[in-house]
Amino acid sequence: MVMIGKRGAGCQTSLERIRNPYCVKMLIIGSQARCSRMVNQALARIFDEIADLMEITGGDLFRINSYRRAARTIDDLTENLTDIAKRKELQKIPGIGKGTAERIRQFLEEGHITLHQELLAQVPPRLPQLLQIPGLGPKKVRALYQELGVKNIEQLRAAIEAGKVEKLAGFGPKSTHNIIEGMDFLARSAGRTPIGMAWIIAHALRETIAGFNGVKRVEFAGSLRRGCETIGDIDMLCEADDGEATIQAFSAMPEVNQVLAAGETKGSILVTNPRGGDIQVDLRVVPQESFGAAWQYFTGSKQHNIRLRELAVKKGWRLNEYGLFDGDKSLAGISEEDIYRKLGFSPIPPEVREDRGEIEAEGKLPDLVTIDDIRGDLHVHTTDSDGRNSIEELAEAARQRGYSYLAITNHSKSSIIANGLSIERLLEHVEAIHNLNKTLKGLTLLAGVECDILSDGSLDYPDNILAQLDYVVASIHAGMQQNRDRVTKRSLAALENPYVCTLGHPSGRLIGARDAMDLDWEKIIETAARCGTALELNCSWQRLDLKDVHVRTAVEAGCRIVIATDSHEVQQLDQMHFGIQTARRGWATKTQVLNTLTETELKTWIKKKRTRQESHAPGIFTRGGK
Ligand code: DGT
Ligand code: CA
Ligand code: CA
Ligand code: ZN
Repeated sequence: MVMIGKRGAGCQTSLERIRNPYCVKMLIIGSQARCSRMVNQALARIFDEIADLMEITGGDLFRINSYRRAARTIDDLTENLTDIAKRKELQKIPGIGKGTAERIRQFLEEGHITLHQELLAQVPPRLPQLLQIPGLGPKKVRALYQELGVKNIEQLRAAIEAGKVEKLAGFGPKSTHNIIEGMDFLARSAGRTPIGMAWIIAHALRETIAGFNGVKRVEFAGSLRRGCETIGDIDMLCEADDGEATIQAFSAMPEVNQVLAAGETKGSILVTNPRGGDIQVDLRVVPQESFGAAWQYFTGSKQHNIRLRELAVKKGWRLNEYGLFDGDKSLAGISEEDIYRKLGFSPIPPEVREDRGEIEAEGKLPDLVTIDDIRGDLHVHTTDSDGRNSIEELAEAARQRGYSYLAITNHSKSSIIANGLSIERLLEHVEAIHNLNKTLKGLTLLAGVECDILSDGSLDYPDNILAQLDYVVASIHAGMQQNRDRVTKRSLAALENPYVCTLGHPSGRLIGARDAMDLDWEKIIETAARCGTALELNCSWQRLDLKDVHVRTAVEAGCRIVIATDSHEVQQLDQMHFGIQTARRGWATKTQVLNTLTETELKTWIKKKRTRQESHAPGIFTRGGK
C-alpha cells in the first residue's frame, strides 16, 4: 500500500510550496523519516523544476501539468520513495505512470534525471533564478526571456529601469513595481536559509557523519545551535580519531555538490538547499581536551565571543577555540560550562549568546522556558479547514507528546481558500470536539477557532458565537498591506475583545517571502498587557512570529505569550522546538508562557479574561456581534 497524505490549500510551484505555510510539510524532527523525506522532497523539487523549465521553453501544457501533479503527489507521500521503489510499486502511486516511474528510478539510482539536465541545457544558466523572485512565475519569465532577451536578475533590473518591462503584454506598471519589490526582498534575504530547512539538512548530515569510522561525537554550532530564524551556513563540530580521514569522508558524501575546502581538521562543502541553490556546511574536527572551548567558540555569536574574550583578557587570561589559558596553563577547555564558570558565569544558554545583555547579567539570567514546560498546543488545524489530519489523529499525536490539552483552531468563514467554517459548520465542529472529549483519556480538547480579523477591524464571527468556543485565536490573513494606523487598529480591536485569547502570528511575516505588517509594536504590546490577551509566538519556521526581539519587549512589558505550532499536520507539532528556541532568544520564562499552565489554570485564565474585560472601551472599529 502506498500512503498519501491529504494536501492543504492549492499550491503550484516548489517555490510557492516553500512559501506557503499551509503546504510545507518538510518538518519531521526526531523521526527516522527525516532522510527519506529529503529524497522525496528533492525529487518533488526536480519535478517542479522540470515543469517550470518546460513552461519557460514553451513545452506541452498537458505534460507540464502532469509533472506538477507528480511533484505534488511525491511531496504528499508519507512513505519513502526508495522503499516503494524497492517493492517495485512506484506505478501503484496514484497519478504516477510508466514514464514518471522510470524517471524516479533514474533519480534514485543515478542522482539525476536526464530530462531535467536536457531542459536546463536549453536555457541560460541563471535564468531559472528569476523564478525565486516573489510574484514571477514561469510564464512571465518566458516572456521576459523571449521578448526582451533577459537572462538573469541584473538584466531584468536593467530592462525595468529602461522602461521595457512595463510595456510588455501582461506586465504593466503595477506588476513591474511588484517585481522590483520582489527583487529587493530577495536581495535582503539572499544567502540565508530559514532554520526549518537548515535543520532538516543538518540532522540528516549529522546522522551520516556520526556513522563515519572513528567519529565519537557530532554537535551543531553557529546560528543553528543558537536557534536563529535564518542560517547563513551550517556549522558542525566532531570529535574523531583521524581528522583528515573524517574530512575526506565528509567531502565524499553523496549529498556534496562542491568541496570548498578539505584540510586536516576543517572541511567546507556545498549541499543542495531545498530553497534553491546550495547551502554551505562547515565541519571541524576537534580533540576531546578542547571540545568545549571549540564548541563555545564556534557557537558564537561573534559579538558574544568578543565580549567574553575581553573579560578573559581583563583577568590576564587568554580565551580561544583551544581553551581558556593563564599563560601556558590551561584553565578550562573540555566543557563549555567550565569556561563560563571560570569566567564567573553560570553557563549561558546558546540562544541568548547575542551580546544583548547576557554578559551584563553576570550569570543572573532568568530561568528560560524549556520544551518540557509546555503542557499543550493552542493552535492547530484539521481536515475540517485546511489541515491534513483528523481531530482524532492530532489528539493522539498531542497525547504522545505528553500534552494535557490541545486547542483545535480551524479557520473562520472569510478564509475561503483555507476552507474556513461557516457558523453552522463551526457549531457542528464544536459539538463534535466536545463529544470526542467525553471519550478521550488523558487529553482535553479545546474547541477553538482561528478567527479572521477582517479589514475593517471586526472579527469574522459575532461575540455570541465566539462565546460558545473554549478558545479563540484572532489573526489577520488579508489586508496586510494597509497602512500602519489601520493594521495596528485592527490588531488592537482584536486584543480588546474579551473572547480573543491570543493574537495569532501578530506580524504576518513569512520569513524570506513576505515582510511583516507595518505595526505600531509599542501600542500592540501595551494593549496586550493591559487587556491580558496573549501574543502568539507562532512556531512555524516560515513565520517565527513574534520574533525574538518582540518576544523580549513583550515579556518585559508583562505580556503573556503562547508558543503554538499552527500545525496543519501531526508532524508539525514538533515545530514547537523552534518556538521554544525563539522564546528563549527573547528571554521568556515559564511563567510568561500561557501554555505552560495546567489545564485548570488555563481554563481559569480564559474565564477571568472573558469576564473582566467587559469594562474595556472598544476600539474605534466595531466589534463583531453587534
Ligand atoms: P551565520 O552562519 O551567518 O548564520 O552565523 P554564525 O553565527 O553561524 O556565523 P559563522 O558561521 O560565520 O561562524 C560560526 C561561529 O564562529 C560564530 O558564531 C562565532 C565564531 N566566529 C567566526 N568568526 C569569528 C571571529 O572572527 N571572531 C570570533 N570571536 N568568533 C568568530
Ligand atoms: Ca554558521
Ligand atoms: Ca560557518
Ligand atoms: Zn493563520
